[in-house]
Parts: sequence; structure tokens; C-alpha cells
Amino acid sequence: MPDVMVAARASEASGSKTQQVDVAVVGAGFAGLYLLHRLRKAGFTTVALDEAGDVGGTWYWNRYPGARCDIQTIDYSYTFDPELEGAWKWSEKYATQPEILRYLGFVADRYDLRRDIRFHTKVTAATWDQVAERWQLTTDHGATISCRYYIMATGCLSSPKPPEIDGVKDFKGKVYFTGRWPHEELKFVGKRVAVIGTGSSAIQSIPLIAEQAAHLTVFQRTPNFALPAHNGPAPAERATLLESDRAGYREQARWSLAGVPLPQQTVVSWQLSDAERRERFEQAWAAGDLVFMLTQLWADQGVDVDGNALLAELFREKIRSIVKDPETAAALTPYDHPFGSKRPCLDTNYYATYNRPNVTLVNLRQEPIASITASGIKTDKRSFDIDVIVFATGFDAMTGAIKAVHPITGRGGKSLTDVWADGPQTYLGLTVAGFPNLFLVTGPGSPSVLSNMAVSIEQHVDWVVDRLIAIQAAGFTAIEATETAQTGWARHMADCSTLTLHRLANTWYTGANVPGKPQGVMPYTGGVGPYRSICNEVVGGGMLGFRLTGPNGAEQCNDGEIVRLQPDVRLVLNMLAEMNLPPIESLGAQGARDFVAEFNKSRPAGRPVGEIVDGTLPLTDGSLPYRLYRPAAPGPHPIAVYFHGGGWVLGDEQSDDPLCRDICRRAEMIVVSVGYRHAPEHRFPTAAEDGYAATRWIAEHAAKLGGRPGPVAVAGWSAGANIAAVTCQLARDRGGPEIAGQLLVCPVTDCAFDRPSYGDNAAGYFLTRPLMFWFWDIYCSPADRTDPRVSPLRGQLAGLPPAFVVTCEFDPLRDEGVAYAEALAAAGVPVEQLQARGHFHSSFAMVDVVITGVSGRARMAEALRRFAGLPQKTAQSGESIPQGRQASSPELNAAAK
Ligand code: N01
Repeated sequence: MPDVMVAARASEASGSKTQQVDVAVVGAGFAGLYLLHRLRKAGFTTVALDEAGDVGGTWYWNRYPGARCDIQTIDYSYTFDPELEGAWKWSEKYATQPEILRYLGFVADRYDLRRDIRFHTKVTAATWDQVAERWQLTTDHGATISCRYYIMATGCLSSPKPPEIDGVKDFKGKVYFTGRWPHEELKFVGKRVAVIGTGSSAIQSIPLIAEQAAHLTVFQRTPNFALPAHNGPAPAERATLLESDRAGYREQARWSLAGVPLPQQTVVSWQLSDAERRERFEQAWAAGDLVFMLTQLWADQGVDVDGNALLAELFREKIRSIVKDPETAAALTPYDHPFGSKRPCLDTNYYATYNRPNVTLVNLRQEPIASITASGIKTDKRSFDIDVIVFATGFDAMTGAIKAVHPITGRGGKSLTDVWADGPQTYLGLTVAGFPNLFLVTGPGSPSVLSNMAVSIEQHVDWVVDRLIAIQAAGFTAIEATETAQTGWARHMADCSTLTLHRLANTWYTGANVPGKPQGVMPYTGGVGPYRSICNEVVGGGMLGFRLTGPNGAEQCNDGEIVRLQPDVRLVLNMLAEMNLPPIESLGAQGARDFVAEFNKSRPAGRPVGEIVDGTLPLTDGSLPYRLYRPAAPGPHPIAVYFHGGGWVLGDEQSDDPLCRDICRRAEMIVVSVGYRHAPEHRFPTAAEDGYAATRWIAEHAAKLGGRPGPVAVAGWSAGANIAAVTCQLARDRGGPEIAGQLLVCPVTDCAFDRPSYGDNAAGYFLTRPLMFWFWDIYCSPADRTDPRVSPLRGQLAGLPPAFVVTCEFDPLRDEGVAYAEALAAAGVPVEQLQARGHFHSSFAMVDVVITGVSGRARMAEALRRFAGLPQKTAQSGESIPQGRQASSPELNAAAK
């Protein structure tokens, strides 16, 4: 018997006035309407509840003048039904609030949704009944509700912040909130109006209020970046693109980063000249497209403080060129956050409005509001007589509409407010451990507000409803996220938040706008496409991270974490898997070298250094090429001799170019990358002996190379780190040169292959077990393998220079690297270890690709500086901020400047 019928009979028997449904949904906006449609089609009895008097959600409440969407409307629409798409035509590039509201009404009518919506109804409490396995809801209007599943489609920006300014109650004039705007048209003619706030709502409404008001005074706490919308008809080329391949266009949006069909930008800022960057910026400014401006100028704009600063400065120039009064222009110019880290705005005449004689900007950073009085607003310097105050002060975002609206009590009587006391915890942003059968649409932990909401909402709703169908078909009645999965998601969220610059601003994304709210980046910053693939993997992995239960003790729990790799490592590995490359070991030595050379052509160009010089250094039986990287600052600099990776078979003095540049820039040391000889042409011990000979020559010729005479450091990655380690042993045993320290990144240290990492990471992480076997076979005969010149772990370790040893979790070489570090320490060598969680063998060599490797590379550079006796550097350019730590404002300010 269907679930609902059992429940209905139970309720009839008890004679209660409880409404029995399979699913209750809170909210009748974009998400609630689509949920209702899908659930109904799937055969679930459903009721939706909304405090509002009609459908629309955020578009019902936010009726202030100028309210529009700021993602092109062609992209901000439902896509689930091509016939619906054909039946509605948007009139503008960015539709107004009334038109969007009409659209949502049209959708509600088309699918006859209103009959299942209880308007003017607020849920006052939701309690999980463990025995019945149902949620019991009380409401402020009408029957209580009993439902199997409870879905919050409450939106992210639905709970307006109360005014935090003393004296509001004393004010005799009119007070309005942009987020709760009256339905009747307001007239500001002849009025002295104050707008408090300069976020999106204020920036949209200020120009229109200024046109009417006798005088408008804007109270600004933090200036924002705003881009002109250049609104008008939907751009023809976008419409043509959509109409020529509707399905393809929508699919591209679903797998994009922001939910809008724009490609991933690959050109980095330092590959462009000033003129080229300016040209790109001007094009984006003229296009009036926020997502384009946020994602398409250069690849590093959203992930690197330096790349971002170039864009922010172009923005600032624009503000200065539009606003005539220099003091007002200065006050409107943002300096305290990277562009895009706080939600930028789309405007129509915003900055130009400050050129009007009837508009005054009050900079609250210089004169904070002291109080609101009966007749106006007092700062600590002046008083303003005001007739109308508009609060555009924003929302208790992401969690407010879920947590603050009503008590939600889950399993064991736990309250969601208590569980989230230190910040929201979810699995996928959709579910919460301890709260069975509760779903959040665009909850904290989902891409939500960092994406095109329409795209994210459809994905969430489809995923949730498909799961409910599947759960029911399998005979389960309850679904709940596990603690392991939820903790893993929090870790993945934190990893993702090191990728973008959102962590560097105090915003509603981080909870900073609400006094006392726990701080942390709440939306998922990993992108819409990656998020979608993760959700699909959860299903593919047998509902990984969920416990499903049902009648008669039925239970299924495939516990675990869905993402253990760093987010960008995951992307790289997925991309490599999609390329379906032949195993490198199947290509032969020359084929493998050609492959690597070709592969390296597609990586981002390394960043500029002061100078790059190619040269050769002599050997007793020939010569070796080298490439020298010199810092821009005046020398002489200490020297690090670098050995590239490639299993003693592949690569050359140029193949680790981005990493060498990175070390040179960060450590401010000369890096000399040595082109040692390779197998099979030159087998063991050639590479080791070349490494030693090259180091000796470089140390002896330090001054000639423009470096600081004295001890050199050695560094290397993979087989190169093996050569660096061996060089230290040979230098100790052969009377020099003196080595200041060794940086060993994912080193080969031993010929034993039975350590767990060889098994755990045998396949799937680019450097495979068979590939390592192949390298060993080509370089070194089994009889020679225990020689410390190839297995340094088997050598004498006492008396070696200090070491910094880096290992990566998903690397076959992980355990031998750790073993080497431990053995060095046991032998009395000063050692520091970096065991990089979620990284793979190539993470640190993939500069500007694996962005989460930045903090690790910064630590490596600091280690080299210590070896060289250079002073420690402070966090540079926001890049070297350790993972998971919030940057303090002084750091950011220093970086931004
Ligand atoms: O709110 P906000 P919003 N004293 O939080 C200031 C979406 N949206 O309603 O930055 C003085 O952005 C506050 O200052 P500060 C969009 O995602 C979309 O404008 O905290 N000032 C800030 O300037 C947007 O981001 C559209 O220092 C105070 C402003 O008030 C989100 O909704 C349109 C203050 C609040 O800005 C929220 O936008 C509108 C105080 N006590 C909104 N408290 C579209 O176009 C706060 N402020 C689709």
C-alpha cells in the first residue's frame, strides 16, 4: 500500500486535522514550483507552503524600484520543458522583477501548481517523528502537516537582516526594506530619502529613487564593484546560439563553472600585455555581462590576488572616470576586497547618479551612523533630515531562511540551530546528518549563490526527486547523510575555498554581514559542473555517504567520503581520464618523451622572472645543458640546483619550467635546472653522477653565474629529487661541495615496491605502479638497485644537510618519501615534512593548474630560504596563505596594493 495511504488511514483513525502528504515543500519560488511539478509527476502527494500571498519567492518580496535579474534572463529560466521554453519569450536582456514574477505565475498556471500551495502559511516548527519516520509540521495557519519528506526550498536570501542601528523605532518618517517592499507603488517625489547600504539592491534602486526624490542621501559602509548592464533586448547572438542548439546550449550551462554557457578561460594575465588586458576589459564592460566579467578576462582573475588586482584596478579607473567629484569617487572605489570575492553588482547609471546635484554620498567609514532620530539620521559628524529611510542592508544569507525561520528538530530531539551553532554543516548542501528525510535546495554547501540559481535549482530538484523515486522503489522509507560523509564534505568545501578569493572578503558569503554569525565560506566554490559530477558519483557509488532504512530492519549504508582529492587535482585527473591516453610505458622512451613535450605545450606559461639564461656546463666526458632562472631583484642571490622529474628517462632542463620559475620568484634565489643525461641511452649511475658533477661545478662557479658564493641548496621533483638526495650523500662523502639544504619533492628513495602506497595508488593517479616499474627497468638493473646512488634510503644518512621532504597522499612514492624523512630524522638530520593531503605525484609541478598546491610551494620556498640563510618572507600576494586559514585584512590590503 503506498505510503500516503497508510498515513491517511492512520490520520483518519485518530480524527486529527493533520494534512497527510508524502512531501511538504517550504517555498513557492523557482525551487518550490519546480519541486511541486516534479514530485507530482512522480506520484508523490505534495503540499507547498509559503508565507507570501502568491508564487515568486524572492521575486515576490523584492519589488523595490529597479529590481531585475543580473544573469541574462535567457539563462535565468527553467529548462526542464522545451515546450515551456518555446511558450515564453523574455522581453529584455535582464528582465525586471514584474516580468520575472509574471513568468513564475505563468509556470504555476501552466502546470496547475497553485492548487497544492498553501499561501499566507508559515511553518512554525518541524519535528522528526522517529517511530512514524515522518516529519510533523505545525503552521501558523490551517492544518498541521505530516509528511515523509520535508524539503526546504526557502532560497538563500529570504530572511532580511533587522536594522542594527539604534533609534529606528523613534523615526517618524516612513521606513522600507528592499527585501520586503510594499506592493503598492511608492512615490518619492519631493521627499528627502535615505538609502542605507550599497549592495545589489541599493545599486539597482538608487538611480531610480534619485530621479524622483528631492534629495537622496546614500549611507555607504563598503563600496562595491558595479558593472553597467547595458540593458535592452536579449542579445541576438546569444538567442541565435540558444535556438540553433537548445539542448547543447543548456547542457553546456549545466557543466560549466557558473551555470552559464561560457568556456573556461585559459589565458593567464601575465601572457597578456597591458593593452591586451585593457582591451578585454573594455569589451566586457561594453558587453554588460557580470558572469562574463567574472570569468572570461583571464584565467587567474578569480584565483590569484595579483591577477585579480589587475582587473580591479581597471574597474577603479572606470569609477574615477565617471564620478566627477574626486572625494565621492574615492569613497565609491573599493580597495578592501578582490573583485568578485564580494558579490559585484550590475547597474544602470549607478556611478553617474552621484554626479546629480540632489544626491549625497555619506562614507560611513569616515563618519559612522550614530543613531536614527525622529527626524532623520545622525552620524558622528552631522545630522541629516530625512522623510523616508530605505534599508538595503541585505539578508541573513544561506542559513537565515532555514535556521531562523522555525525550529527544526531532528533525530534524538536535536535542534538544527544547535547543530549549526558553529556554522552550517551539510552533505552536498542538500542534506544534514541527524535530520533524516530533510532536504535543502541550494543550501549552504551547494553552488547556489555562486551560480546561476536556475541551473542549480533544477539540478538539486532533479537529484532529490530522482532519489526519492529510487528509495521508494527499493522499499526504503528514510534516508540520512552519515557523519563521515558530512565531515568529508566540510573538508572538501574548505579545500575548494582555497581555490577562489572569496575567503579574502568579509561578505554575506562568509556570514560576516550578520553580527555574531559564525564565519566561513558557505556556498560551494568548486563550480556547478564539478558539483553535478560529484552528485552523480554519489549515486554511482551506491548512495555513498547515505544510510537508507526501511521496514523490517532493511538498511543500506555505503559510508565514506565522496571527494578525497583536492578539487583541482580531481579536475586534472578527470580530464586526463577523459583523454583516454595510452599508458606512457607503452610508448617507448622516445615516444614517451615526445608525449611529455607535447603535453607540456598546453600548460599555462610560467610566470616571469628577472632573467633566464641557457648554458652548458662541462663534464669529464662531455657537457650538460642547464637553464638558469634569476630573480628580478638585484643579486647576488643564493643558488638552488634543481633536478627535473621524469623517471631518469624523460624531461630536460626546461621541462619543469613553471616550477623553477615559481621557486625562483618565491624563494628569490637563482635556480639552475640541470639537463642530466637519461636512460636508456645512459643508464645507472649516469644521472646520479651527472647530478653530483653539475652541483659541484655550479657551486664552484657561483660568482660567475651571478650567484652568491658559498653553499648551494639542491632541489628536485620525483626522480630529480632522487638525484638531489643522492647528490647530498656524494657531496658529503667526496669532500664537497657544501650543500645548504635539500628540497625533495615526491622523491624516489628506494627500490622496494611493497610499501602500501604502491598498492593504494597503483593506478588512477597518473604516476602508476607499472610506469614506475618501467622507469626502474630502463634506468637500473636489478643488481644495482640497492646502491645508495639510486636507493638513497639504503645509504648512510648521518651528516647530511637539512631536508624538506614533500610527499603526496595519492602517490605510489608517498611511503618511501616518508620513510626517507623519518630515516633522516633518526640519523640526526634536521627534517621538515609536508604530507600533502589530497594531492597526487604531479600536484606541485603543475603550477597555476593545481592552485591548491600554492601553500605547499610557498612552504618549499620558505624552506629553501631558510637553507640559504635568507629572512622569512611574509605572505606574498595572497598566494601563500595556508589552506583553510582566513586572511586577515592587513594581509589582504598589503596584497591588494
Ligand atoms: O544586500 P547586501 P543586497 N549599517 O548584503 C550594508 C542578491 N541580489 O540586498 O558591505 C550600514 O549585498 C552593507 O554594507 P557592508 C545578490 O546576490 C541580486 O543588496 O556589509 N550599512 C551593504 O552595502 C546580492 O549580493 C539582485 O559593509 C549596512 C548593504 O548594506 C544579495 O542579493 C538584486 C549595515 C547590503 O548589501 C544581497 O543584496 C539584489 C549597517 N548596519 C540582490 N548592514 C539581482 O540583480 C548592512 N549594510 C539578481
